[in-house]
Amino acid sequence: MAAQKRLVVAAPRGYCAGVDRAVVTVERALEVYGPPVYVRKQIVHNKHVVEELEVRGAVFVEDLSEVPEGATVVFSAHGVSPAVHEEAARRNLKTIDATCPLVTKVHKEAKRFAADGMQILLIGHAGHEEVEGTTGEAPEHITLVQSPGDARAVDVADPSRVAWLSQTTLSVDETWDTVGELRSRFPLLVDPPSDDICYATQNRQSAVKQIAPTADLFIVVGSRNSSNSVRLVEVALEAGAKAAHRVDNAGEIAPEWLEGVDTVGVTSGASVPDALVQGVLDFFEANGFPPATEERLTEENLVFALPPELRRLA
Ligand code: 0CM
Ligand code: SF4
Repeated sequence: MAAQKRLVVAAPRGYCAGVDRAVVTVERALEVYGPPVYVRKQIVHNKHVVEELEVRGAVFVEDLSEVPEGATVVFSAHGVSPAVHEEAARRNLKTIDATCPLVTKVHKEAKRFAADGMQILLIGHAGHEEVEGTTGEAPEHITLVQSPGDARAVDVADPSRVAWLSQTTLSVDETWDTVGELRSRFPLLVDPPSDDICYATQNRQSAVKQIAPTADLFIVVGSRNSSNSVRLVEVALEAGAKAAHRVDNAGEIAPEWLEGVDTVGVTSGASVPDALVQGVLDFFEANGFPPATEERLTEENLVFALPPELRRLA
């Protein structure tokens, strides 16, 4: 007899407080100023969110030089370095800063450690916008550490004057491995005042770990450049899922992934609208799976106020 099929959707999943705030910020800016509203980089790392805002009149640019003098520009949830703020001021741009407050918190920690003369080992991924923004706060004090292997090799000027910080969207377990390596080399290593990996990243990973041990297949909805979404695929595999794949939407699920699969887990990254997850659940139901059951780790009630530039206008 064939085993019973199961479709399990993780909670919390999808939008976090910082993403919701950033997306609403662009929507409000479009209402208040009318299109075009310029946005430096993707407001959040999700292809569908960006495409929908483009239809409504948002113009995404890679560099401030693409924004006309005097226009309004929104800074993305991942944060910007002080040099970007300075360039915007020089070019008379009106800025709305949608940096997530939990990223701003890491910027402040970096500034404080730098002011105390510490060398900061920033755990994160090269080229990620959040890492570029945080590093820009104190470039001469910050050294990037991308992995436990990097931690075993990194050179510091004075082992008694080192602190660590991290990107908000990393794997919790890998980050602790990296910190463990650092601490074994530098016993006086100073911790951040509070967790840098944010509540949303932690909750989504923990929720996946509850489901993954029994999953034959895990589907993570999220875009390729979304760090927290990509980490969920790794977490699912490490926690025992037999296979795990990231997709932008249900259309990217390959039929052969379903062969011999009885239990499917589904989740989504912090930048993913829930309609895309619903599309994935509908796909599995159309392919012989029962309606999904939700496994909830915890409730999330955090809401951030909109950026002050918009609140003033309101
Ligand atoms: O940092 P990451 O690549 O995961 O960004 P995202 O836009 O997918 O998710 C939310 C955030 C932040 C900061
Ligand atoms: Fe903020 Fe975390 Fe969401 Fe990033 S993933 S926007 S740090 S709440």
